[in-house]
Amino acid sequence: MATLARKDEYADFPVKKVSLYYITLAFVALLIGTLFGPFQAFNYAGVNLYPALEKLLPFIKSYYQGLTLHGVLNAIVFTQLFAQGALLYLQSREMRMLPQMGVAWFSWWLAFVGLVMAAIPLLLNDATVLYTFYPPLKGHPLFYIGAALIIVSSLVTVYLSVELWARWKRQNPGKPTPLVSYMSVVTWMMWAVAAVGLVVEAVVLLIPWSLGWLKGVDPLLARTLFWWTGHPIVYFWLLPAYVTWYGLLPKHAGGKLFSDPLARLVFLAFLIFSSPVGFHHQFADPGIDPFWKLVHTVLTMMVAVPSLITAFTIAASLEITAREKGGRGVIGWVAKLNWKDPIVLASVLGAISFIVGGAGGIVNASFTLDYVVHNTTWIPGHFHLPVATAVTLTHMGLALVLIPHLTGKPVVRLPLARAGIVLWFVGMMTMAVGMHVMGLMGVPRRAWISNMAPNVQGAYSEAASMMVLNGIAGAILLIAATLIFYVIFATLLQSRRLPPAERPEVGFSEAISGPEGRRSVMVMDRLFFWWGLAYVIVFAVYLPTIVRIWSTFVSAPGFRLW
Ligand code: HAS
Ligand code: CU1
Repeated sequence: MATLARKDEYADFPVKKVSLYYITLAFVALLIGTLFGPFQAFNYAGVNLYPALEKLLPFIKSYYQGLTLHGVLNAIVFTQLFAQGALLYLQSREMRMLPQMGVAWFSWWLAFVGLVMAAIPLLLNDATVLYTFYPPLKGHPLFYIGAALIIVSSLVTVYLSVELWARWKRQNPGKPTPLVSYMSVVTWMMWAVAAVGLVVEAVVLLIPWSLGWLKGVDPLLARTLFWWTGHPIVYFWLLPAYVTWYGLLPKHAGGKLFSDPLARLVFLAFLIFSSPVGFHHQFADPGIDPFWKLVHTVLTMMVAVPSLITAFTIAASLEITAREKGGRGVIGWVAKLNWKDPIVLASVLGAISFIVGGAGGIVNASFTLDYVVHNTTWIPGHFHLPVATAVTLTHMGLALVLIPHLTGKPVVRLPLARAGIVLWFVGMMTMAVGMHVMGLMGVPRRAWISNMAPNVQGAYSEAASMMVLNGIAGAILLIAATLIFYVIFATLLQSRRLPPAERPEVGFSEAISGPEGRRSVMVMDRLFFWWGLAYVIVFAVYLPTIVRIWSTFVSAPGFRLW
């Protein structure tokens, strides 16, 4: 009987189950990846715990192996899997239609098999190539093939989301796409434009090369293809969090979204401007014409605009909400937000961190300023704010509402999760601000500094206090992570279930200024046109450089430097 009830649990809306599988797998990846974070923070404080870690986990051989696992699992795997689970569910629920369920499960299995394949060489120290896997560092073929399967899974999800949207449009002619669905579909379309570079890099260069079918690869060509995807991938991480900020946060905060059409405009701007900007990661690369570096600089500044609009729209939505509840003062109104709701707590703290992270991004984007900070700890200081704080916290907050909603299992010890969210914010802000300062003092990123001779460590003595701060932040984050993962996994693993009537709802925001009757909204709804335009722009901006580098293909053999 009990088994039967469990089997029927998702019968009302089967997409719940596949979404839950994605979210669970995402948190398993994040749990493993996060484990290495504090060790990296202690490394920069001059404390080398890797020999001790090797005793505990004999397969971990170095800082670099841990760093590779950390980057791949947290930044690439967690973000993608969570987006697949959450967006697919939110879109289906809002449209009240199911995606093609067989294809949805196929996509989950692809991601799962890819993850296992990539994890084997990572854990065996056979693919310690960091999460950027720049050739001529050469990892085991299984790593590249596994990673490629994970990307294929994401592209299958693009199909699922777009197919569901097109079906809804056919059944609802003349109606604007509902907002959360609009944002989800645009996110997947943006990703499909972004992913082209990585797909070509993997299929044409890395996989044949790692299998020995290709003698060598051109490092500059590979890097250029990598950053074609490598920049917009950060918006593929960010936009699912923006879906929560626009689509759920105002409702959970107890109010309304300031403007629905503005939210659509923001997502459309991301679709068009996210991809043609990758050279801002290659300012220091020789062999790319400075003219094109300048073009990418200008376009990078353009892609900051939708985030600035977001800062305005979300802050306005929150302020109006709080003032309606009696909030007063320039910032006193903040106290009136519904802080007990995990979506509100995590998203707002995450958004605050992004004010600093975004400002740093604009520094990086400046062709000349970037030379000061490139390849220093400033860069991980920068990206831990948007991806490890804004996005990750938002997903954690959403998970604490979505998991009980999907499973009927009540959150175990919510106050511990709230404490964990606040500590995560404090730990990340401390670490990231410290890393920015260390970077300005010349401390390199990705350096096993605690393993270096004292005279090398001594070269950075000016930054000593910031490095100690980094270690302290690592300890705070260890406590934060323990609390949050305890709550998430205790919730998932319990057998208790709430009766259907008591299950928490995921509330979609209503807008103060809505989409009804606006021509602009219908123009923005012509998504196939905008999607096509995004492809045209990205090819126009990349092809001249790629064709030129390809025509002088430098064949570098592979190296294993670990
Ligand atoms: Fe970045 C490097 C430029 C955003 C992630 N970035 C990285 C790397 C990562 C990363 C992972 O131009 C390192 C890659 C590697 O390993 O080498 N980044 C930018 C720019 C932006 C930006 C211009 N980055 C992100 C986001 C990321 C991310 C988002 C992850 C999710 N980044 C760069 C550049 C480099 C780079 C160069 C290469 C540097 C080098 O030398 O290697 C912009 O999109 C930022 C715009 C954002 C804003 C902030 C808006 C603020 C908001 C919050 C409002 C707050 C509210 C709260 C509403 C302008 C939306 C109010 C609440 C109250 C209670 C008051
Ligand atoms: Cu970028």
